[in-house]
Amino acid sequence: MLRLGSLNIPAPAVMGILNVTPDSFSDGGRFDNPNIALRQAATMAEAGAAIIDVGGESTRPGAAKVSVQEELDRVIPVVESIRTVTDVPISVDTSKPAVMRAAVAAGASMINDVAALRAEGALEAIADLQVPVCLMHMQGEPGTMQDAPQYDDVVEEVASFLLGRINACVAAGLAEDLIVLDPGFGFGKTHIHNVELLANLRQLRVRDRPVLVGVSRKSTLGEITKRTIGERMPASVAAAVVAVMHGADLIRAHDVQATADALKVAQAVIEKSEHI
Ligand code: 7PJ
Repeated sequence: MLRLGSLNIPAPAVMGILNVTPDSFSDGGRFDNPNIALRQAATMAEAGAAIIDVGGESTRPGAAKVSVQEELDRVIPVVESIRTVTDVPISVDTSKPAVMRAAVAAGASMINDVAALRAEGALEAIADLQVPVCLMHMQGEPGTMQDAPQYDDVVEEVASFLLGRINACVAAGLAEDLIVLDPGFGFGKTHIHNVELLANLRQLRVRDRPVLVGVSRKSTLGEITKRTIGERMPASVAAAVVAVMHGADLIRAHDVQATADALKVAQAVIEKSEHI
């Protein structure tokens, strides 16, 4: 069980991805109509998503930035309408403090921030809200982060970044037990960096905080398998199992049912294993 304040989720669990953007790399434009988004959320909840992650700003390399108002207009109606049909917990993928506040007011239970609360006002917003938050590592900015990612020791550098962000959150007044960590696969990392992080995931469990992994359909899996985005479901499920066997608590995924089934198998083995 993953206990994050009043949000309790069986772990390992799937966080289903619901992009309400016209330009996300994998499903952009498919769910930007609120009714379609609502149906997709219900399908994901039915398929076993423990939480639904609603995102209104694409963070793929080179994606256009969106204004606060545009992001509010995309995200808030979707959060409100999901809230009316299911009580599945909702997280909102945003770096903007105004969106964080509005999302929680609309019924979101968690904030997922790829910028780890580095935007001006974001630490204060989360300290006021006291909701669970995912702090993700990213090197550089979405527009340019994949140009030439460089590390001396990627595992050590990501871990020390995450420790720094935990400390910043605690200094701002956020309860430490609301924090989830994420190495940020594909965010300013080469394919080799991503594999190295996955292989050493336990070292990223900084201060014993739970770890979220988002590898679903990402380009590292394309690099390994030579599959297109639409063909990466099996590779994504395999990566999810690897992550859980290396201690991940939450898996952010597009293919909820397949991932949820795979995690049940992994968890059954973990429970009988003496060496994990
Ligand atoms: C991630 C994310 C991730 C967290 C995206 C995509 C690109 N949030 N938001 N972790 N990726 N926490 O959906 O592939 O890896 S956007």
